[in-house]
Amino acid sequence: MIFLSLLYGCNSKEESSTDVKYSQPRVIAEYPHDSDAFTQGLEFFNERLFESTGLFGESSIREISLESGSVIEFEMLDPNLFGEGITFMDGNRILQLTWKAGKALIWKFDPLELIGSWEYEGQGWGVCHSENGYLVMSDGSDSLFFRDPETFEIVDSINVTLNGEKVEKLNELECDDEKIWANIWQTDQIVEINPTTGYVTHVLDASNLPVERDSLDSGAVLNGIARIPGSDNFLITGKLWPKIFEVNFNDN
Ligand SMILES: [Ca+2]
Repeated sequence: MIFLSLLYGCNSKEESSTDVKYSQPRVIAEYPHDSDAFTQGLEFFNERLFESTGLFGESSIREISLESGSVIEFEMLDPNLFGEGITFMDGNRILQLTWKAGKALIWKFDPLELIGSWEYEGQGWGVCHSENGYLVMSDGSDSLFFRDPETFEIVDSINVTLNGEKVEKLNELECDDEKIWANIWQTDQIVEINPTTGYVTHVLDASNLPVERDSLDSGAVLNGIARIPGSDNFLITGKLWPKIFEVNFNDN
């Protein structure tokens, strides 16, 4: 906790483990989404929306149009790599995790081009770049790892709990300097996490999203959270979902 008190310091308030809000996201708007995209990561950079897709032989990184759902630019990954979360590292580099290869790909954009990679132990699921400078990474467990954005070394980690119980299968991430949001693999749940304590402070049940789940593949689960710049709203979607939803987490 020594490092985290430095990372998140005075911005964090101590919630009790019973101070948890439960709600459903309110849908503001719907947008088209490529229903062949096995979404693994979603993030805005300024006004531009980027997505990572998974599956061996089909993984990609892409810039997409929110309004039309079309792919503006894309690059395919090596067919042996399974794309996972993405986040911006700085003005012209995107980090993309891969599932089991222990490889984090570094892309530049304009145009998209692979310019390097880092290696890591274990699995890669979600990643986000906190506004105070650290890369936060999930691996499918209840742990979140804080990494130095220059070296990718682990600086610290937290274990995420809800009312004292482990919260596992943390997947796609989004973060600012005070909160981390994660969706839970194979569920309709999104949790808001205090990055200092690991406590879940808000559980969002996204089962109210108007998606015809019965017509989708069993792997087509909720995945993908992106904060909309200049707004309190988020975009959320799922693997192979035909829609992206603009939602608000706090007004329902
Ligand atoms: Ca994200």
